[in-house]
Amino acid sequence: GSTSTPVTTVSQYACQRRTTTENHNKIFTDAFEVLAESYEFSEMEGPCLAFRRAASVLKSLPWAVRSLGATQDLPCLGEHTKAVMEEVLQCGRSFEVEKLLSDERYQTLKLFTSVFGVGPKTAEKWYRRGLRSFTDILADRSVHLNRMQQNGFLHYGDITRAVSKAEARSLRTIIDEAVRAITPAAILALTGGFRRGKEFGHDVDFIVTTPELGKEKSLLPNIINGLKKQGILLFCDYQASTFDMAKLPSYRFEAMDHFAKCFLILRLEASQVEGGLHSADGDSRGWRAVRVDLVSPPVDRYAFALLGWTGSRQFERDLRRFARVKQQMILDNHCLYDKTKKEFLAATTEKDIFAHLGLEYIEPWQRNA
Ligand code: TTP
Ligand code: MN
Ligand code: MN
Ligand code: MN
Repeated sequence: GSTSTPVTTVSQYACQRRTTTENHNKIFTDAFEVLAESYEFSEMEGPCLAFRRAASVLKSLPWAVRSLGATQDLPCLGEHTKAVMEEVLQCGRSFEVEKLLSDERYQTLKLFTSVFGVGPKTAEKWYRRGLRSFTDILADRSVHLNRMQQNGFLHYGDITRAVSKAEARSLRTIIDEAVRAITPAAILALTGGFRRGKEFGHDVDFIVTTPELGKEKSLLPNIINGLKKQGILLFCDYQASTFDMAKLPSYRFEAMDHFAKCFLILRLEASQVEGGLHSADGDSRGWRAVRVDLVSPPVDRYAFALLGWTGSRQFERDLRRFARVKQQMILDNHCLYDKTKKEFLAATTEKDIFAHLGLEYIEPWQRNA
């Protein structure tokens, strides 16, 4: 044969693709992600999503793209994405991307949004005020930093450094012990990027609940107290549950879910991590600060919360889009609603949800879309 390219069709939905952490097209997807981010900074959602979708398609391929011809049967690749790919194929880099990477506005917004608690809107506000560096921000008396941002600056070096798998394992043990001390029967699951098999993450995400419905209400406050007593709680933003079954499925246009959750910064000792900390200065200090997210849904919502918090973000977006467009269903972190039958579809496992959606089951490590 003249080609080794598989002839199977690639779905436009990430939830119908299997995407491991092994990316054979990083030179293209890195370029697309810079462009997507730049469009996000300019609040141009259309082009931003187009580049995220294109990157996601290329990440799912078990082969490296070596010519534009090889992409002709792939979905989600438009004129602009193909022009960027052409440049990368010919020159090893994209002129448009290089220009962005050296652009003052892009660089500054990227720097500001790297602070925990600073989103694109705040970054833009500071940029428009003429602020260009952390020194500028911290010296400007008209800038008010909320508690999250203050802690973002305080622990900047540690929490912008990637979290390793070994560090995630150690945190799991720490959270597990804190949870068992409160209620031995509690359910604790690792979620987010580490559940998808990533080697490194920007934080560690856990779902925690109780087998008895309603008992989960006091769980997060008690865990937080336990961590505080241990002296390892550096920062805690606790958001109580606003979940109300009677209001479903009307939450669907909101980005966040309504479960109780907390965004934490914990102190992790080097001595508790097999092979030591993943940081040079952390090692000499003997500890590092690390971001941890805990979400606590009622147990009858567990499967939906687990699916929603496992990600990736692109995988979640496409699960919801597939549910809406292909099945006339509404999926979010709380429930799955069938608009045709006008009923909620029950699920105790992620497999139940995929089955309701008429999708083949995709393992967590195949959701790195
Ligand atoms: P993240 O922790 O932001 O991302 P990640 O774990 O995939 O990657 P990283 O290694 O960089 O940490 O979010 C994990 C998932 O949780 C993501 O799919 C979005 C979801 N999520 C919600 O559904 N609701 C929320 O309120 C938050 C904060 C996240
Ligand atoms: Mn491979
Ligand atoms: Mn995460
Ligand atoms: Mn997280």
